[in-house]
Amino acid sequence: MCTAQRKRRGHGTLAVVGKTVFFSFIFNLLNTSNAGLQCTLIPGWLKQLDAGAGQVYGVNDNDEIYRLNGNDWVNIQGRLIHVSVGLSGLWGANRGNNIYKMQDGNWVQVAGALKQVDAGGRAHLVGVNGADNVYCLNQDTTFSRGTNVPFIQIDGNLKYYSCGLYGCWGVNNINDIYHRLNVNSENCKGSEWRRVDGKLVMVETSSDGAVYGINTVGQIYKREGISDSNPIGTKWSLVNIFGPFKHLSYDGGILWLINKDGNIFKCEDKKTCCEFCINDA
Ligand SMILES: [Ca+2]
Repeated sequence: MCTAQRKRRGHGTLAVVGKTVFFSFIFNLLNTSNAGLQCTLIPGWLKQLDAGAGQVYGVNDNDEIYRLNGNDWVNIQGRLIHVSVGLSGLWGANRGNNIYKMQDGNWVQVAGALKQVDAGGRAHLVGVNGADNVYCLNQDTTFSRGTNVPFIQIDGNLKYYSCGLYGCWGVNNINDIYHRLNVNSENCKGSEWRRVDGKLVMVETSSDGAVYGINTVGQIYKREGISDSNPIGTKWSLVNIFGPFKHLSYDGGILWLINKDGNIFKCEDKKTCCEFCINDA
């Protein structure tokens, strides 16, 4: 069990996302310890990303959209302020809060206005608008080819809302955390809100049920004890990674982080202690 940190010095090539500048750099990276994570700085800068269904997409400060291919970001068409990928497909919102979904290789605008969307649910879609009203789409309409999709409003107000295997999690404008009970692909509205302890500025839920969030000072927290029978889990545990961070997503055992400067980190679970950690077991 790794219980201490040691600095790792590495070399790499950094590609400036949205520009054509490449340069070498040396970075110092703190490997995590208590979470059993090993983090790697990957090329580029982003302001937001989302991982789901084995894919990773992100947007930069110029609203340019990128898809991760290996360790390289590939620019794709369009401009978005928020992008999300998952079992519901690839969706996004632009600076005018127009909503787009990827269909046959093109962005198609659908009816409505949202500032943030999440496609990570059980093939349903959720999102919030500029007034923090909360909306969702059931699976049948998520995959319909129609553009006049019937968003269902959910009571309450959230600034960020994300869904995964065991339901949906969100935070409001005073960073209170809520879990939505009994959400499924045909009942995206769920049944009721359950207040969860703590304060987070954003929370992301993965398709394997993991829930991670960021607090007001950029620290990462993981929700422990989540299961089918206890989807709310038991407690928040601090993930000991050097930050501060402004955005995250989790999929397939990989925690994706963006720090306050826009640097992107890929953090993977390590079953055994890495060479840069002290094994005091
Ligand atoms: Ca997501």
